[in-house]
Formats: sequence, C-alpha cells, structure tokens
Amino acid sequence: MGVKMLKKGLSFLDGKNEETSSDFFESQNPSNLTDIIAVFGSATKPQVEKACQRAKEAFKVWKKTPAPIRASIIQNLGKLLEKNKEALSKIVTREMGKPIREARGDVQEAIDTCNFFVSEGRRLYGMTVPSEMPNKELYTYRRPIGVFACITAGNFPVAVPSWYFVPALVAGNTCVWKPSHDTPLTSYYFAQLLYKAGLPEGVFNVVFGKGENSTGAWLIEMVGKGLIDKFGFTGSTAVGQKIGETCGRHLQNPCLELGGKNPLVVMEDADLDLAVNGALWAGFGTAGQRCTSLGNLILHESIQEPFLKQLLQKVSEIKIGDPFDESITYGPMISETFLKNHLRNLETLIEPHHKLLTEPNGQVTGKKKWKNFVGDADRGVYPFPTIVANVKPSDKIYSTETFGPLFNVMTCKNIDEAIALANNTGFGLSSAIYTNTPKIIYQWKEEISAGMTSINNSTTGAEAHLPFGGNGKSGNGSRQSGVWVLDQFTKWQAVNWDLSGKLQLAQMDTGYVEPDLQYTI
Ligand code: UN1
Repeated sequence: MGVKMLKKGLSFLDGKNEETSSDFFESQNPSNLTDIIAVFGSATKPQVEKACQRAKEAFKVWKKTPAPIRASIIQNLGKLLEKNKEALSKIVTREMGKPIREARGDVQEAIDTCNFFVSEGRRLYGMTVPSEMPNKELYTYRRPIGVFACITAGNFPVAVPSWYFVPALVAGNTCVWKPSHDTPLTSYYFAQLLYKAGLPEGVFNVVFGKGENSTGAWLIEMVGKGLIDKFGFTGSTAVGQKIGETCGRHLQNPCLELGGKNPLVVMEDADLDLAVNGALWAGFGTAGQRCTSLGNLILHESIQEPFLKQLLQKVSEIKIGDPFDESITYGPMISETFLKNHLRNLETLIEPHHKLLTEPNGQVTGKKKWKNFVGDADRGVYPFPTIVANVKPSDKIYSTETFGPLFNVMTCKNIDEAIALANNTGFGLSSAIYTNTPKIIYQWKEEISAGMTSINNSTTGAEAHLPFGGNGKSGNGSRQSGVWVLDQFTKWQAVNWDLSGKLQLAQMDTGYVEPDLQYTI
C-alpha cells in the first residue's frame, strides 16, 4: 500500500465544507497498528445541527425532483463504485481489516443495490383504487418522509450505508450520516462518490465522529429538536434500544438493524461436508464480526462426533493473517477495541463446565502462534478461532452476542428441540438449517422466529434485494433491501378526488343493493 491517505481534521462535510474540530480520532490499520490512515475530528453539536438544517432545507427541492432523475444520480453512483471498486476495496481492507476478497464483496453489494434501485426510480408505484361512489377517484402515493439521519457500523462500511442511502435518496429524502469512527476514510470516499455522482448541495451530509457523548449522541438529540423525520441505525442492541426510545417519544418508527445470536442447525440427514463448510464460513468469515455470524451451532446428536471431527480438522487448517492475502479465512479484528471485547468475552462468558474445542484462544502473537499465519501477528490485532462446547440454554454465552470468531456447540435430539434452541436466545436475525428432508424444512420455515433463514446455506451472505432484518433483540421488525425497504423511506398518502360536484358521503350515500333475505333454496 504505502500511500499516505491522511485527511487531517475533517469533521463535517457536505461536498464543499471541511472544518476542523478539537476532538480528533485516528483511523488505524488493524493489521498494522503503526499505520495511521487518517485523522478525523468529531463534528461538534452545532455542526450536527447545521447538517440537519441543511438537509431540511434541501428536502424542499429534492422531494420535487422527479424520481427518475433522482435515480439517475444513483445510476452514476453505481458506475463510480464500479470504476473505483478495487481502490475502495483496498481502503476498506486497510481501514477495518476484512480480507480483500470480502472487501470487494462489500463494494459489490453497494453496486448491486444501486442497480436494483435505479429502475425503482421509474416505479415507486402507488395504486388506483375503485371508489364506492360514482364520479370519484381514489389513489395512493408514496411520499418521501423528510430528513433521514443514520448511524452505521464499521463491519460493512460500504454495503450497509448503501442499503440505507440508495433507497432513501431515490424515494426523495435528504440525509445526514454519522459513519462508524472505525472507518472514516472509507466513508469519506463513499460520500465523495455520491457528490461526484451529481447530488445537489445539502442533500447528503456527513458528520464524522464518535458515538457516546459525541457526534452520534448529538445526532440522536436532533430528533427531539424536530430536525429529523426518520432514523436508521445498524449496531448494538443497547444503542438501538436508546434510539428506539427517543424516536418512540416523538412518534417515529426508526429502521433498526441490531445484533444477532444466529443458530445453524445440522440434522442427521445433512450433507456433512456442505454443513461443515457453511458453519466454518458463518462462524469465522469476517472474523465473526457480522451481525449474521454464527452464534449457536446446534448438532443432531447422531452426527455430532463425525461433524466436529471434520470441523476441527478444517479449523486447524485455516489461514489467518494479512487481509491483503487472497487465501486467508480471516484477518484482524476491526480495531483494538473489538479485540479487547473479544478477549473480555472469553474471560467472562466461558464457565468451568464449558469445553473449549480449540486451543489456544485469545490473541495471536509472534510468540503465541497460529500454524498457518500469513504476515506479522505482532503488528495487528488478530484473534484465534474459538469453539465452545457443553453450552446450556441457561448459560450467558448462549444468548449473548459475541461479535468475534467464537461460537457455541449444542446438541439436539430432534427438530423440535433444535427449533427451541434456535429461538430462545431472544434474538431473531439470521438462521440456517442443513437437512434434505422436506417435512423438516417445512416445519423449520414455519417455526423459526428469525427474520432470515437459509436452507443448506450459511447464516451470512444475504443478497442485496431480499428483505434484511430481524425480530426480537435483533430489531424492531424493520426490513432493509429490495422493494420492502421502500416502506421505511416513504409514507403512504391516500387521495380521494370527488368529481361529482356534490357532497357524497361514504358509507351513508353509498348505493348498496339489499338482498332478498326471504329467499331460501
Ligand atoms: C451486517 O453484518 O450488518 O448477510 C450486514 C450478510 C451481509 C450483510 C451483513 N450481506 O452477511
């Protein structure tokens, strides 16, 4: 890499403005902590307010811009993302450490999202509805909501923001974004691509900064000031609850995409090779830092032994290390903080009755080595893969999201037990089952409480045009992606247009025809 990409002091951006702040934070390469990629500043409260005001002002014009024109800017964004795919992917990998081929997938997901929504600009369909009166027309329209504010996480720094902003903008909303403080430079370039795509001034505003007692918290405060009409958040359940409370007080319904404790069930008739590969990817892809990552592996007792034997063999062969190496399974954690949280989880969630199936655990270093390590472990924040067995439903680890390369193993005797274990964590984001029995698949689909489920596929890897979102502690039932997300970014307006020239009263003047109830066959 070598290239210095420093953007010193940038804290607030609307395409033209760059202002410094005193509360600086560094963006550090997690595979090489001495590589400081950028120094940003936290936007101040007045700056956050200014960004919202600017979005509010721009909404007046943007909502009247024809939807196909709004969508043509998204088409431009898609083209720019394609052109810059490799460069942006490298920044993603350097900034948050996901393997380069996954970073390309992250950017591709944003391109796919643009492609999907370009033609939505020519639909945004409403309905014409028959009236119960003569000479009267009924219609429904999707209207934009207004100023959309959004806080996103660092694990999918391109795909997830695109899930929010692409449909929000096509639908006619204006935006204020507080990206993760782990990925400010990626976010800076994502915003630049949006401006270069041709967005008018004020339509899209970025406030860089941290969350608690900082930019993120101030952005949430703006809901109370009447400057925000819709909130979106991808991150922890705890923060999501706070946002939900604030929005609820102001009668708003935020889009919340929160944590998961995603189950993957393997039944006795499953293709074991397939299931082992699925579990490995679900558990350790992105170093377990996806909201869709595997939490509880639930094995039918009859296949537990051969399954774990194969799984542990494969785990021992994975490559960990330099995220720019094309062959690694996973690289470093997103940042030092994520590694610390992972180490704390190992300390606080693993109990004496648990059995660790992997050794060693904790942080990979030059001294505490991983056999197939690529690069210099001491330079970054690399975790060992951890699999915990003998887990019971009453254990904290069963129902706590760990967001790292760690998952539990549990066993079941039948599908009823498997479904109970899958559903009782309180979360309900993603899930998976490996089986070839249609009856079991049918029962699983009917009874699994997660928002998303895979059959003979991993818990992670949702496609960009299927509804994405969870239930319970995983969200408030909101869904992103595909046509479904339009309900997040538009409000329905019902119009009735009476051309009769007289006051026609619905229900009362309606010419219903009385049946002859005396008639029997
Ligand atoms: C997230 O971790 O917040 O389904 C999103 C997946 C990815 C998106 C994950 N397409 O794993």
